[in-house]
Amino acid sequence: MKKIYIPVFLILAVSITFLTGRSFRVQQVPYGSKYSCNTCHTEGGGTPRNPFGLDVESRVTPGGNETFWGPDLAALDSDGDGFTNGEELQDPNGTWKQGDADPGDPTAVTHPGDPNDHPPIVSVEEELPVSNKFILFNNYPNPFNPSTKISFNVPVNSKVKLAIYNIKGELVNILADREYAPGKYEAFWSGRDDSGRKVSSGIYLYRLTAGNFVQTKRMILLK
Ligand SMILES: [Ca+2]
Ligand SMILES: [Ca+2]
Repeated sequence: MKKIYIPVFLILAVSITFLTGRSFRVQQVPYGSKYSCNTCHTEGGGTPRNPFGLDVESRVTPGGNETFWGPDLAALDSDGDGFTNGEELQDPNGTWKQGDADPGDPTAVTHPGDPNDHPPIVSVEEELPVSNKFILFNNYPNPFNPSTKISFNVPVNSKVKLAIYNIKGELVNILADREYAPGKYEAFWSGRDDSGRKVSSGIYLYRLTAGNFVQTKRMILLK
């Protein structure tokens, strides 16, 4: 009878180790359940790791109970889409800990291992306007690399355009160009032109146009 018990025990032990190991890792990042195994793998558990998975792997010791999500992993842009892993997982500074509620805006969570999936270029920052005037806020961070946030306030329903120009005044990219309801919005620019190509480092201008309001500010992309 022992010849049966021992193999069954071993199979169970191996299975439990595999399952807890896998679920443990997924639970160790914000919104880990959203993509499950594909958070770190290209096509499910056991398949090659995606760029985010490779960065995670470099922080994992085999069988360890370490915490690997934190400011350094959050600050990386593993998939090179111009948004840090923290921005993609709605925890820009990497302060989330396992057991905490998922941070930020669930609808804005994107795949940190897929360069074709990135946060919306413009999203709502405050549901209500913070002033009865149009405001173009200073971008943050500035200088920046790889991405920066540009916020603007819309006091009344308006057609709003937010565009990026190079220092020669040539149009580089359009982040917003539609009707906006009153509120404060945040746009992200990842240092790419409208074809998705990374632009060279240097000074860029961002201009908000809404009705009679026009304002232009400068920012610096560092490489
Ligand atoms: Ca990214
Ligand atoms: Ca992505």
